[in-house]
Amino acid sequence: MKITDAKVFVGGPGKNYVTLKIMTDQGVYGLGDATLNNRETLPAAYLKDYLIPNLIGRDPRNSEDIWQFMYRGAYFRRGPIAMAAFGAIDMALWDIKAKLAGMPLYQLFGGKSREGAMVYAHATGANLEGLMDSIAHYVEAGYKAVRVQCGIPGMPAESYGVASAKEDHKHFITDFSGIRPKEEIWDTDRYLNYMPGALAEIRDRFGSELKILHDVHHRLLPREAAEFAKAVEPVKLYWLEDPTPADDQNAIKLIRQHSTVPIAIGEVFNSIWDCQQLIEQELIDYIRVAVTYAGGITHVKRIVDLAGLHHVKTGFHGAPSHSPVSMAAQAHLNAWAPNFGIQEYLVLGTPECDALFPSNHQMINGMVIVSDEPGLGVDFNEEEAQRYSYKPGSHPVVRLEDGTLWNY
Ligand code: GCO
Ligand code: MG
Repeated sequence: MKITDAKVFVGGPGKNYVTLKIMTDQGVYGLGDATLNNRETLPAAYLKDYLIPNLIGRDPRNSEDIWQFMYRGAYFRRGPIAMAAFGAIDMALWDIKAKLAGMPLYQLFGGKSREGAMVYAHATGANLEGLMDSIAHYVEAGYKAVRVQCGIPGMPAESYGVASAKEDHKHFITDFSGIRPKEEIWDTDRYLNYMPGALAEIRDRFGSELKILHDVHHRLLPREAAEFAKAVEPVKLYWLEDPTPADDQNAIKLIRQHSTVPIAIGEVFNSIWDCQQLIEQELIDYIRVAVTYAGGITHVKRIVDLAGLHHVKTGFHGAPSHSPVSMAAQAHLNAWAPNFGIQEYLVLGTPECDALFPSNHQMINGMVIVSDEPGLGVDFNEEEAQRYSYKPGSHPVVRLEDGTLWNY
């Protein structure tokens, strides 16, 4: 069996999904997602200029050998652009393998460990009252877990995770007016003074059952993060995400020494080597990698197994930039993983998105019910794809009030 061709499409409804389709001489094809938010053309170029020409003629069933060929063959290791490109190929090869087996992908990992996988949504408000409405919206829709972010009094309205319009339950960070980022202002003192009380009010309002998550988005220094984690302990968060930038992994020890709040890190990691210290030293409770920029199913499955040895559960990244293809790959891992925790879930769910990626996965009462179709259980409509093309966009950048550049 041989790979005969592969194509890359960049675009989508309000997004720049990077979708890979690998064709074979037996008519079976596989799909992958290489979307790297706001840098989408780069993994697309890696795929087109180097990887695809090297795939033609290879046996698609040898996904491990192809992964090793891409990773070791690159010489320069790791990095989100390369790992996103490898990840898309790897997903597509697993899709082909499962279609050949006539089985849903999770069967090739060891079958289902659960009937549904719990997800969390993003609740957001310009202020705490707006956030309360947004949480109520998701609770009514059946979600058991909600990530909560709101505007901080005294800080400009435009801020990470904060919707400006009421009823705007979907807040997306990409600004499609061009590649020059907007600038936002961050004030750590205001955040530290306000957020613990706001989280406590949310717990009071919604009771003990709701799983409440909060994302600090890498903005605190280690000592500040330890203070914050200690202050929010009575709220019993499901997790506190990215309290500090995890480049310095020793920093997490300080938080651990001061608080038992569960910590989730890893959405910007792209290899098992980035996760190793945090997992082996048991400094985190949830690992947030994604099959897209962490090298696909082959590599993420290794991370999941390492995590399982150290009581670390999964909480895969599922920001709106992930296409239904990678979310499907994660749905299969979530159905299988013995150490599954939760899945971030923000698939657009619009008629346009469903027309581009017809799928059999379902979301019922805050749980993803994985598809039983052979393969990933998601398709790609190439005719629909002709309606879309790449749109330049950007993430904001953040500065402190005095102009110092900070972590977005
Ligand atoms: C999350 C993330 C995202 C990132 C985004 C960057 O927890 O979902 O923090 O919102 O900001 O994926 O492209
Ligand atoms: Mg995050």
